[in-house]
Amino acid sequence: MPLCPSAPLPLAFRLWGVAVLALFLMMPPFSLASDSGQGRWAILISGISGDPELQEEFLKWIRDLHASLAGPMQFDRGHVFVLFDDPSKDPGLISYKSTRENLEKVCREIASRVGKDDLVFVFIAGHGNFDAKTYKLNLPGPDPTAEELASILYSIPAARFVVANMTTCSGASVPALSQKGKIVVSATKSGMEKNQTQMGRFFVEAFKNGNADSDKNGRVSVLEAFNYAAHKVEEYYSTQGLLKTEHPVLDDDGDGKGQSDPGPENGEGFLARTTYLDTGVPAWARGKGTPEEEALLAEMQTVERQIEALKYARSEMPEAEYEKKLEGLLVRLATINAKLRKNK
Ligand SMILES: [Ca+2]
Ligand SMILES: [Ca+2]
Repeated sequence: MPLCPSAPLPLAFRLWGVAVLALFLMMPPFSLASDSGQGRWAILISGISGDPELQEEFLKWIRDLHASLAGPMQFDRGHVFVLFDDPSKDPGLISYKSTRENLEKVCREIASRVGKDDLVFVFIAGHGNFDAKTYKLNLPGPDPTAEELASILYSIPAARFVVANMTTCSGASVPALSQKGKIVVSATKSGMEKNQTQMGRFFVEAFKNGNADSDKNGRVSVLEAFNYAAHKVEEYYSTQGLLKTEHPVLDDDGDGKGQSDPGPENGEGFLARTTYLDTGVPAWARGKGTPEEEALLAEMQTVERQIEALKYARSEMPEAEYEKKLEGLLVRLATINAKLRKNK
């Protein structure tokens, strides 16, 4: 019997339609949210290395990350601050010796120039320690505790923070660094993991390796970078035949607890999934978009966040309601994308 045109389509057909729409939406150049008009800042800090080889290693991470930020990710060079234990190692790159005082100075400078909707990315390499109660970051001179570090960094009045603490014992800094609206990544799950960590190297690598872009939308979200790096850490210990002494976690729901497998099941990763360090705005549109294009890009970002919120609320509603809402949002997204393409 032929299908009556007004009859609801079978579920499989509707889901297939949603999948096609989703594929369409992933096509560049407007694959995902734009951060048009919002400033981005970075603080790359490495504390006391304590060993020439490690110092070289940390410097390499920071050099590579700086190259990705100032290169493909198009950070304003004047927005990227590098603090290192020995500035003579690369005076052209390193802004300051990595003392607590200089970190405070950098944060004051950013605070005086930052916009409230800006994003601040903080990458911490080096060593941390934990005495069963307090995490401290080992800097030349006084070592800030995790609480002090949070108060220094969050003195910058920016809405969005991504803090990647890659030091030993860094898991112990998560409770203090965790806040609503902030994404915290640590190399270890607790303060008890005190061995040299590998996570920083792979986290840096994620931003210059297409393999980290798991949904193939042409951009690496913070969650994709975390998942890529965590997977590489796993692989590293297994290929080396070593006992895994670091278990990276991510916290972005502000509850002070990181998860090793962020997802809708544990409520973690919602922010990280839609947060990017790059702009995602095509060169032609960067600061030059018409008011209509700017409005469409902003609307696109809103709808994408609604989709993520819906995914996270899935368990709280009947499946049919979830599918109906998802379909509605995907159709809205496709319509926006079509308008943007038409304007290009
Ligand atoms: Ca991606
Ligand atoms: Ca959490």
